[in-house]
Amino acid sequence: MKTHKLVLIGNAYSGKSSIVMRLVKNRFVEYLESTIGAAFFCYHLRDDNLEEVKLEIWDTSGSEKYNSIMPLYYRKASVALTVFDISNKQSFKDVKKWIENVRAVEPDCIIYLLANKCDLQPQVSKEDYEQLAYDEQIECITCSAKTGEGLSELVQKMHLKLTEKPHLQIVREVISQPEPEVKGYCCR
Ligand SMILES: Nc1nc2c(ncn2[C@@H]2O[C@H](COP(=O)(O)OP(=O)(O)OP(=O)(O)O)[C@@H](O)[C@H]2O)c(=O)[nH]1
Ligand SMILES: [Mg+2]
Repeated sequence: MKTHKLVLIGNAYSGKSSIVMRLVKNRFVEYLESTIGAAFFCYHLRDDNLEEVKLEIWDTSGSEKYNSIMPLYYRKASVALTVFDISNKQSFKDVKKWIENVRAVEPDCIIYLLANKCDLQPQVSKEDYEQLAYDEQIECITCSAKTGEGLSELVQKMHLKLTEKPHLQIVREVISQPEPEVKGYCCR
């Protein structure tokens, strides 16, 4: 099974950990603690029509105090989910910087722009974030970690893209072997 690395980036409070929690545990927590450094999770992309893919997810902190260590998490990432909060203009203004930072380390990384918290009153217009996605040549998905909206679309799109692009860096390929033990939470 092919294993790809996925990293979540974006300002603090944009909802990165909540998105991971929704994907991995199908849960939402109103008052989630801010991430310290980064947290690790495993997630399997399963679909009857596509090859199964394992994702090693690095949920990073948006806090500036960890800026210097962030490139370590970007290295060898196949996918970067750039998250902003549609109810917070600053989180949208900073999206370009996050994209630049990840591209500086992994130019071929597949980037998705996630317009999160779509259950709240928007402060950023859809035209504005769709224009940014167009300018950056990336896909954009409107979502909510709270309601789960948009996240199955994200999973389907990512799965298709990762199976379509065999040249992407694969972190590890395991063929009929027990997987090495990994530290941190794993969904299985
Ligand atoms: N209404 C609403 N609230 C959300 C949503 N996603 C996250 N939140 C809330 O926003 C707050 C911040 O979410 P986190 O997931 O901790 O944000 P983060 O990006 O991981 O933040 P850092 O770890 O500090 O970088 C939490 O109180 C969440 O409950 C959403 O889709 N809708
Ligand atoms: Mg977090």
